[in-house]
Amino acid sequence: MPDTVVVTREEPIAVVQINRPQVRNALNEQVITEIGEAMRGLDADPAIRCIVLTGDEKAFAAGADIKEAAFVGATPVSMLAQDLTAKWEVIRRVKTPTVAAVSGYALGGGCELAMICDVIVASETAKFGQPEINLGIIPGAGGTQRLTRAAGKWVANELILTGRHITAQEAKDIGLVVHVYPAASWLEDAKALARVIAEKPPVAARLATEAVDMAWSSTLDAGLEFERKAFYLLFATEDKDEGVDAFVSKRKARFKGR
Ligand code: DAK
Repeated sequence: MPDTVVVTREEPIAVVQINRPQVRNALNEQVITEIGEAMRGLDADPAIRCIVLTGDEKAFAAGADIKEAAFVGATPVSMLAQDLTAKWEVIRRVKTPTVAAVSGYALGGGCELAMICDVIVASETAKFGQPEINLGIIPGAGGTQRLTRAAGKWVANELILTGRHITAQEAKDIGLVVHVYPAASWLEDAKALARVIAEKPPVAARLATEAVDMAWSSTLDAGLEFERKAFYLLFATEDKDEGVDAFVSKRKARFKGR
């Protein structure tokens, strides 16, 4: 089977590109496994400080591969046995900051994959949606939860119940997308953002995204407690001394990740 993911290292960033253009980057088990393996490998590499996850101009990913036997002939028992969720979890567990760079379609599992990332940016051509309702199902890789946390109950319900596609601008209006970039430069613009993030102290960056995720997955008290401990912990890092010294000396900080 040819690789379905292309990894390009441009230290301190790396680009993980989904590569099944003939099916609008539809996600089968191989793609999800390869994205997970690629991102886990990059996560373990201290030279990589931000990962861009992307597709091509026409599609970030058009969702699960709905023509494959694993989808067409699936039963509850076969899905339990396949345990695809475990493969998605590998991607979610990545601690290096991730930027989803979306051009074209991010539908169903494609939209859910983007929402696993820490930041979502889009080309002006991007189209987001959760069209699973048209197949007689509902989002199954986090869409009902993450879209609701991003956009609120009423917007999420409308999108999930109609299955309609929304533009990059509407996705920005509902809080899903942070920046809408011109079609001619979207990937370069996304990489420029990744490079800005990659310049920051990596330990602080990891703890920042973990703390932000806590706001989704825990109570306010537990989240505040996590934030407080993470904040104190960073006072033990050389990068904190470097950041403060660079500010006082009016020079650019050079963070080492320790
Ligand atoms: N699966 C398989 N093939 C797809 C595909 C998909 N999702 N999307 C597109 N393709 C194929 C088309 O069949 C077509 O193939 P040929 O006919 O050329 O052989 C080719 O890609 C080009 O597509 P179109 O001709 O349709 O191109 P258009 O530009 O006109 O339209 C489109 C693009 C993306 C709007 C349209 O193809 C479309 O509506 N696609 C289906 C989108 C969709 O319904 N996605 C949701 C799938 S359900 C879970 C994990 C994940 C999930 C659930 C659970 N767990 C961990 C438990 C995810 C579920 C889903 O995503």
